[in-house]
Amino acid sequence: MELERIVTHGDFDGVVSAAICSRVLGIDRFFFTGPSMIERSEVSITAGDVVCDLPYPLECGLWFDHHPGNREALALRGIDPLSIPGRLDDAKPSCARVIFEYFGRDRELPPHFSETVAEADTIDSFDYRTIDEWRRETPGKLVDMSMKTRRADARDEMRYLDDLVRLVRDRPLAGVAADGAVAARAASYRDEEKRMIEFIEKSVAYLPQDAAREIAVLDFTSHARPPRVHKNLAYLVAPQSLGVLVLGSVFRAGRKTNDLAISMSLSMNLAGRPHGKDLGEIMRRLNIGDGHAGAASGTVRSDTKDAMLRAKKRLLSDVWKLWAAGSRGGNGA
Ligand SMILES: [Mn+2]
Repeated sequence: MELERIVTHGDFDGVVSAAICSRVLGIDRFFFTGPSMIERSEVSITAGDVVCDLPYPLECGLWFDHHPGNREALALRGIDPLSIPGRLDDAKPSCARVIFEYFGRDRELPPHFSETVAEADTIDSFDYRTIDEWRRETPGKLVDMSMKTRRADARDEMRYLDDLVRLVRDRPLAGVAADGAVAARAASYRDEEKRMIEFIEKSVAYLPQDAAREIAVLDFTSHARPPRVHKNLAYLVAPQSLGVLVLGSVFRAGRKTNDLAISMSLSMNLAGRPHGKDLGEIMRRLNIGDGHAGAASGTVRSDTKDAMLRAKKRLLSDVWKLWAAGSRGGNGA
């Protein structure tokens, strides 16, 4: 079957992945989706599709990916990734890098792709050493911001991503960022972020045990709706903090429950220096979730609001003990 469509993740890495495939394979039909849609088989995919930066579907013509979790999912299904046309390389920081190297072996790619793929590596793996580095508005960052602005209409969104793939395919990122629609959307995201930062300023708090204000705590459990906030923005409000902890209610079918969701991340200021913090280990020790050293999340179930409030108090005190033990270098066992 002839390859005729590219199915890709609707994020920066997915757009760059699609742009490279489009140029090399001469395909300009695109479909944008997310990992859970593929996992639930809600997108119909055939041997005519090239699938990028997403879990492996039931079948497809070519598959490119870099997520270790998707390799595990294949193993559970008894599928050898080497038997699938395309490439899975979970040592690569972006799917765009996997595709760039796959096609770059035996053909010349347009010179602007090198810089574009390097930006995809940085953005997709959140590879920043300092807050300044993270905040610097590079052309790639502006394009990424343009994709994060609040979505008004799903069809408009698809059309925007479609145009964006063509721009990223045909121009260097500086040229893409200079496009009128891209620049306008990046500016509107900048405004949204400003409002998120103001909201975080009003919400941020610290545990009473935490005299040095190491963990910036954002507790949204009293909100009737889940606020739209990117937790890393807390580092702008609390630059001294070493980590951010977000507490929220779990929503099911749009309804607030008494279950607590906790997520934590370490400040990029800790990157490259020994600190002994392992957030995934904290979630596993408390038996509430999982994650990496630098970012982890968990859930605590409660039947009533009173039970939830008690669980919250206990959770915060347990997290603090494990956090403080980590910084003393011991594993606390
Ligand atoms: Mn990716």
